[in-house]
Amino acid sequence: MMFLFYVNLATILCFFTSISNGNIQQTVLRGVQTSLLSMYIPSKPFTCLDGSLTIPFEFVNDDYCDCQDGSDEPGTSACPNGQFFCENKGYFGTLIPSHFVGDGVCDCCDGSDEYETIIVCNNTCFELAQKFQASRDAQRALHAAGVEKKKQILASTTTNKFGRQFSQKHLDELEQDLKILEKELKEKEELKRQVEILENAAKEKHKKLCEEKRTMQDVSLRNNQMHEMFADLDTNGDSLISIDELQKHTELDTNQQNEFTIEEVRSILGSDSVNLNEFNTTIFDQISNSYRQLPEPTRPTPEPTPLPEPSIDSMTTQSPSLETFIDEEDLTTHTRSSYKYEDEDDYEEDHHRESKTLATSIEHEKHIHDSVAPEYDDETKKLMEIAEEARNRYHEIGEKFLSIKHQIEDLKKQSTVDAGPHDEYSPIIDQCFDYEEREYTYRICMFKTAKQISKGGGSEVIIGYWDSWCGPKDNKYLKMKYSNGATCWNGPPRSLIVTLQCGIEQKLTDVREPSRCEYTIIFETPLACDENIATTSLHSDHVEF
Ligand code: MAN
Repeated sequence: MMFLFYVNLATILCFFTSISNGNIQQTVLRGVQTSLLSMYIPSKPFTCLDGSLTIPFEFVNDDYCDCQDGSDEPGTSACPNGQFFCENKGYFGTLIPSHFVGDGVCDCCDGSDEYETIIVCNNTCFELAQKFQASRDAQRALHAAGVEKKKQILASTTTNKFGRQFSQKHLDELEQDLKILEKELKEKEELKRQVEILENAAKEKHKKLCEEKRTMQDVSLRNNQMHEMFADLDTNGDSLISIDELQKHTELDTNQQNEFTIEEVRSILGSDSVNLNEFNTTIFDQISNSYRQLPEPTRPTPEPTPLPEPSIDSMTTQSPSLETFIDEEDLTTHTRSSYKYEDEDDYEEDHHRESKTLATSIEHEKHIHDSVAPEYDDETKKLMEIAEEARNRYHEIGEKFLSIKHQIEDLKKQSTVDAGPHDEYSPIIDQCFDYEEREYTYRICMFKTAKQISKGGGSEVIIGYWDSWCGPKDNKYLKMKYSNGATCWNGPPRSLIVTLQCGIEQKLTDVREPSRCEYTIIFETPLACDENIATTSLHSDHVEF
């Protein structure tokens, strides 16, 4: 009995280590987290941590798994789901799966997981602690410097809560201005409408006059050409075009394979001869497209024939002012320029084939009319100036109106933005930051939009609109979410998560697209620097050895 007691005691002692920490004597059960030590009392039976079973304490760490949750074997690898606590004195205690215990690999920095193996684990806890300490110190220094910068930024911002409250007054003023501008804009619009009616009427009148002038010019041109052609055909000067005279113009023969017979000529003339009037009404239009003059010099100079008044209605009903549009010199110039001789053909061939015939020269004239816009008369010009002025005034007020409207919208939006627990991100509301990458520029306008701008000249793609803060529960303001961007082809709408990090300069870094059209980026800013980290006592986080 006594022997058994000693064995048990020895076994229990085997499982415990005693360490001295100042005056406090603490006993640590192998593999048990310090916070759970109170559940492992050697003098009492052990109850599995899930409460499922109570076993004699000797069953704890006996290399046999009794508890479903593995809590009876924290220091052995007996339970597949157990957890071994590395005390890692001098560094941070960590939990590892208990099947790592005794597997020949050093998992704890103090080597405690390999207590039974022949493997020698170096204690690296001190080294790790030193590294940790160094990085802590660097963080502390960074946050301290950042906090100073943050104070400066916050001091000079106008978009903080106070500024935004103040802007309520400003907002009221702007809304007042907007009302006045809206009224003014309506007045200007009405004025513009009225003068544009006058302007359009004047332009319309001018256009009509031009068209009438053009029609008259065309009629006169045709008349001249008709006379010239008649005179050209009337080689014997008897004021009649006979079959003989027309027959010389073989170019009028529609069937070029055979001779230009008398019958064919008669069918064009409609009789044996035609006078000027008959020529005008029935022949000229029929032949003018194909007609060519015969070579000079046998052509007698035609007697100028008095022009009969054109029989077009518009010419008899025209208003007197219309006369001023007709430039006689223009007409004669046109007529002269329309003459082409057959021996000029080669030259023409190389240039404008169209000018070979009288008919095409009419087309040519029309073309000239179309391309040269006639100048407006003074009255129309004046009305156009007045209308232009009214348009300018209207647009000027319109732009002012829009600018104030946007200011109001921005202010309203700003006043509802959650700019951090202490409003610390208010200085960057609406501020834009760029990140240059090989293919794209990423532009984030804080609390507004995020864009991906192609450097190859493609269009800008919205990768998200400001949505919400989305950090972990205990640190919601760590991350910003921009969502509902342009939809990816065959994919989701683009979105972006921005992680805020303490930094001395404000800049975006490290853009990624971990999954298609879902982007992440880091934003370094002094505004994310933390006074608590900056002021943590240098000694408070020193790890004891
Ligand atoms: C563009 C970019 C990319 C994105 C593809 C998806 O090329 O927006 O970031 O992955 O479209 O098609």
